[in-house]
Amino acid sequence: MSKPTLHGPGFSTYVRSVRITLAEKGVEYDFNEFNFLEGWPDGYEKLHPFMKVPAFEHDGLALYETPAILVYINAAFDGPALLPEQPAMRAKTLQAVNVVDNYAYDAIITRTFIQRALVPKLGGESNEAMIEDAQGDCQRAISVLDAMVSGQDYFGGDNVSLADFHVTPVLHYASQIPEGQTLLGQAPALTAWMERMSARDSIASTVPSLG
Ligand SMILES: N[C@@H](CCC(=O)N[C@@H](CS)C(=O)NCC(=O)O)C(=O)O
Repeated sequence: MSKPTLHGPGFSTYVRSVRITLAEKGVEYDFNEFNFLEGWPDGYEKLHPFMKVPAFEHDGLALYETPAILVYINAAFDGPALLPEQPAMRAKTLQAVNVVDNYAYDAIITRTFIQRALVPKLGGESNEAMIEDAQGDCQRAISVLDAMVSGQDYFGGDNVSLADFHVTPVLHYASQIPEGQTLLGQAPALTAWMERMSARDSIASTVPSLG
């Protein structure tokens, strides 16, 4: 089987989810790393018509949308099974993925982390009103995720799954800023889960650097 290629920047939470999954499966891949803040590779719209990252290619298959890429990697390569078989647990893992995509990412990353950490790094001024306005949604997302992992080791139950790899990059960035630290301090199950996750090689080897 040929090596897949992953396109996107290492700092992207979604790209990191794919990198973690590839590492967990023991899959070697080519990483076409670029920073879209400095410009997009020529022809990138052919890989991703909505101009987002990541994009993924393998054996003539071109994919975008992170959950689809993760499901493909899990099914196409050898290595540990990364989705539970049991129907309720499988549904719960997909629910966690959707909580990230539909509720957590916008509040935690777009409206809080980017404003608090990235905008000043790029020489701009944080939009404090936007950050303040997002905190209710951040709080709801973090407390929901805390409840989902409460009483179990991972989002899919006893074994690590794609859901854990989808949630980790977003909460890693939350843990880097005061707003996120406060909310995670009120989420004991999620904090314990983050500690379990950070001990994994796939997580430690993909920690992003914002320069
Ligand atoms: N639904 C997409 C979301 C991907 C996404 O939002 N990626 C962000 C970076 S983490 C991005 O490409 N941002 C670039 C932009 O919006 O210009 C997926 O699942 O892959």
